[in-house]
Amino acid sequence: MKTTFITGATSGIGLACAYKFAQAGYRLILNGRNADRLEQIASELQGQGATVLTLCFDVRDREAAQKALACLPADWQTIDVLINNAGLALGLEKEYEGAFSDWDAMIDTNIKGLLNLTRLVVPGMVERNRGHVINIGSVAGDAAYANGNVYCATKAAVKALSDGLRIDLAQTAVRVTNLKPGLVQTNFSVTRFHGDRQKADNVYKGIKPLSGDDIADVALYAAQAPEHVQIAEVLVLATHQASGSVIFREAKF
Ligand code: NDP
Ligand code: 8X3
Repeated sequence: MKTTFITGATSGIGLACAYKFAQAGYRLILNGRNADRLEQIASELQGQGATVLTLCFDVRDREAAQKALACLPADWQTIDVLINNAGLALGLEKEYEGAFSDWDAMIDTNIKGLLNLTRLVVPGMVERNRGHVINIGSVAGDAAYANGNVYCATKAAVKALSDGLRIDLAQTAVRVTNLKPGLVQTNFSVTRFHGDRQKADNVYKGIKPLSGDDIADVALYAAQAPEHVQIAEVLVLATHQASGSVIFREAKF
């Protein structure tokens, strides 16, 4: 049975990936920061027949990540798929007006957190000459949009790190996918607007956004592609979104 490690599995895309991969017969290592929520999700999945192990730590905390992975039982050490999903946007402000603390949290989570897990998990994949890293990038990494500055930069970094890793692994059978969603209705915008639900809802007004499930379907497709097929990069947009800044909001569905 193959094992998938998902960071940020307590909400949105990560949570949807947990259900999709479990339904497809993978066993799961689920990471998150909220221990109660993690346990609740694990027990729901176990109730549906899934095999689940939880690892509660903040991906920014390198030492905690190291410890958690080192403590994995021997029969859980073989990770087949790593989904580097944990991430966030904080604020939507001009670059010369943004909050330093928001910038630090985004850079530390979206870039350094992703690197932490990559550094800890990929050596085992190289040793086994088998594995798959799926990084959750974003349309925001393709081009900056108004007030997106630092968040867009972190997702541009995810693209560079995915491309770099793919080059460094080209001599192995380990695959790397940069999965870049557009608007997905999750807790993402609530977090971005520091809990302001009305502002968050406005992001999806007049358009049918993607769901976490839509993105999980693509992640699973990439993971299940034949071994010689590497889905290197995928941009997934809602039908009425054309780019990070072109969104038609009088959608017919
Ligand atoms: P959610 O806010 O619904 O989920 C984010 C998840 O990441 C939560 O489980 C959150 O846990 C976790 N997380 C955040 N910071 C950390 C951390 N330091 N350590 C461990 N876990 C953490 O948003 P999405 O599902 O939408 O976001 C998932 C990924 O998808 C992100 O990388 C995001 O940038 C990306 N993305 C999202 C898009 C969208 O429109 N929604 C579009 C493109 C990309 P907690 O509850 O503890 O914060
Ligand atoms: C999340 C999608 O367009 O809000 O990465 O940046 S967007």
